[in-house]
Amino acid sequence: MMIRGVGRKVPSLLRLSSSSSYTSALAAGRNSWIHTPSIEREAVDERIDVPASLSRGARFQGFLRGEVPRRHMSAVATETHPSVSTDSFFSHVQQAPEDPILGITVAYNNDPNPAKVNLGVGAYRTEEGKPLLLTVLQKAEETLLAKESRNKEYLGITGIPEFNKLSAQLILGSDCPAIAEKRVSTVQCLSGTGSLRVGGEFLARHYGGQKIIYVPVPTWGNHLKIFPLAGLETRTYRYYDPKTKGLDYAGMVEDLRAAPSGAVVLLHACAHNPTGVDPTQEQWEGIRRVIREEKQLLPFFDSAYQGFASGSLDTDAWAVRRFVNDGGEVFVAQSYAKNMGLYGERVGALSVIVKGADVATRVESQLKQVIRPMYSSPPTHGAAIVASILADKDLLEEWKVELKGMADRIISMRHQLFDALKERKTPGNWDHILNQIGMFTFTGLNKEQVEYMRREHHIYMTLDGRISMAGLSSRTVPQLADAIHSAVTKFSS
Ligand code: KET
Repeated sequence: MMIRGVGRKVPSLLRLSSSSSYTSALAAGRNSWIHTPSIEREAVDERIDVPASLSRGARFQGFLRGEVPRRHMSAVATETHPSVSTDSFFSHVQQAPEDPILGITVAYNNDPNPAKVNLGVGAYRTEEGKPLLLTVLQKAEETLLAKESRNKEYLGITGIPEFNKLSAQLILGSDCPAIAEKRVSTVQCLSGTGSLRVGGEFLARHYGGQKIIYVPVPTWGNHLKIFPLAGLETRTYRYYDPKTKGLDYAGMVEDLRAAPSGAVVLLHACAHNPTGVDPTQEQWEGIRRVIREEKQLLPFFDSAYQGFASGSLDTDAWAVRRFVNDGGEVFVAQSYAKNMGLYGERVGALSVIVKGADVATRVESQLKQVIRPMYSSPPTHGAAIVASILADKDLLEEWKVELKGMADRIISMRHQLFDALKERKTPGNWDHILNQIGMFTFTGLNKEQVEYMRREHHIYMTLDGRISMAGLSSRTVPQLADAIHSAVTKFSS
């Protein structure tokens, strides 16, 4: 019988994963709901998708015995194959909710109204509302395509060596002492998300400190999924103060001081998502002192917007470089999705900066152990484009100009939206539209207002009130201002 077949398979799978010493080591630092065998973990991770009437243990034991709740069995039409079982192994699977960010695009695409505006996902659009293919990218791509030596061989596990070297230089600075001292190992990963995940899994296996990562409140929603699934207990620190619409510096520092020594701290390198609120250089210095001097914490930077905050690649890497240049250990996840417009090519890098060249070599060998069973090796095309731009002085300069152009257009959108709300005498203080930086404005609009704007004005944004300024244009600013005006007039915050 089919179900008994599963019953035989599952325990052997469990024996494999739970008896190996590697998995026990992995599990040792995990919090309780992650420290479970792989099959059960999946059930727990998707807690809401499992029948609530059964306790977790009972559900799992029942599953191992091949018991599927009767009401979760669906009848599959079998008229043509009467000998095939009518039960699906998947009839208990419940519909998962859409992703809070990427699901906005799905809803937007389903809206037939021609006036719709997508301000959900952080993706750059031109004044015409179109995706932008950077000119420098097209040039680099044409040169690559014309190369006779071009092939589609596998890359090594860590990707294109030249790409890794240049990526480390881009974020750490070409004069970075840690690079000269060979204390950096950089591996090409699947964009920012993949870099975070590989870094998280490496920490879960090998970190000598506390396998706990602190993330800001609020943060990019995917952090809250990536790190627990990587095997790190995930906790939060205060970051944003809704009253001031600015940084809760005192709260942040207090929470970091209260963290156990050796914990990991996720920091947004620049252009904090979703708030657009970054620490000043002086505040960064205070944060660094707590992390390095008062506590032994490990900074893990997520750099998804280098160049987008200020228009300068160096300015936006200031905080990362400050931490690396004090000689301490740092993790950095880089993404080229936004700053090179390579969203779908999935190009990124993870750099691990440690205290000795010998440690760096061993770390890299273990990063390969994380990557190989996950996706074996990364894709070639996007990283080859990036490497050829970063390696060529002229292309690099051209990229910087185009990047500054994108950052400037976003800043101009901030001014236009601010002026439009002022013109309409929209109730409330909107200074934060000008003060926040990067791709997003954290408007302060509540869920009811956001839903109203979607329903009545066909404006799509995340439910937390975040708008992607990069999705706005001079044409759509008045529409957004009208919608905000109407929403705040109708529903108080
Ligand atoms: N970190 C942060 C802070 C971030 O905002 C994103 C993407 C990523 C990492 C990952 O990007 P990747 O495409 O894997 O390089 N944020 C936008 C898109 C998304 O949610 O996937 C967003 O917030 O809209």
